[in-house]
Amino acid sequence: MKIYKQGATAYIVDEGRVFRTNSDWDLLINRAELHRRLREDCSGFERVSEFDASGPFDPPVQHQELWASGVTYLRSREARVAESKSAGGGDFYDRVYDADRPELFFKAAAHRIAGHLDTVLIRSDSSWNVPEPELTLFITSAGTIEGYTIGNDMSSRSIEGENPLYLPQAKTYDRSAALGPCLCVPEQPLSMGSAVSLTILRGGASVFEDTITLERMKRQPRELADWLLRALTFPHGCFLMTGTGIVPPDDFTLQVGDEVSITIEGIGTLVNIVNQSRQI
Ligand code: DO4
Ligand code: MG
Repeated sequence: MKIYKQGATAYIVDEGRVFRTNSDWDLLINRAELHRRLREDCSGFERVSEFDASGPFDPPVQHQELWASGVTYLRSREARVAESKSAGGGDFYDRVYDADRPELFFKAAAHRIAGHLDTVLIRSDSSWNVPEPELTLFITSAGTIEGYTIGNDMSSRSIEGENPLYLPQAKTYDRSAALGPCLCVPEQPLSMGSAVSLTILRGGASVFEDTITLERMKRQPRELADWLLRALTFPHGCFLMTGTGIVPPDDFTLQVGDEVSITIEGIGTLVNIVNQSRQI
């Protein structure tokens, strides 16, 4: 089952049937046993025959915070150790990969998140920028993982590499995150065999592509959610990015006009166009 958000309207696609509702988004999604509850709700929602699943769509967020996990794949550890070596930060990334406690950080409030076919930004004071394709969990206020979406954790590697203490500036700025195209609410948890793919097009031609499966993640979704919930409550639930397993080579940086596509098997494809934040 997939829920697509367009303004105040939610479209629920369930086994080829499409339902429409203007229910409050927070109340609609923040429920344990969400798949079963939505199925029940659909009998009272309006059934529609026309629905354009190509979008654009809003991010599947209203009052939820977006958090992120870091260094959960070997590839992310390697890339970070290399980029921060001269700043003396390499050791931190090695340690957090092996530690019990994961790296978790606040990524974005709802108004900073782009949706499907929306613009994401690179900072005008950053010289080295990459997208990070990440499975993103939807966790209810009761702590249950009820859904998944695709996340793009846009990152400045030049700012993070200069000093690990600059992480919040490298990671959090306007439109530094995208989520979508939908909230996927499966009956069973998403298979860790699912593939995550990233393609970057420039002038219509591919300049980077790679694929990895979720089972290469060092941590389990439940483990990351449990650490996040240790000392935080989320009245409307929250979203949690689970880290990237794909990092383009060091000579790659995003350019204005690039099209970033992230596909996760079972969820869909999130597409965003890159622009630059205003000059300071
Ligand atoms: O440690 C910095 C951030 C790591 C990250 O965003 C990731 O591994 O995906
Ligand atoms: Mg990331």
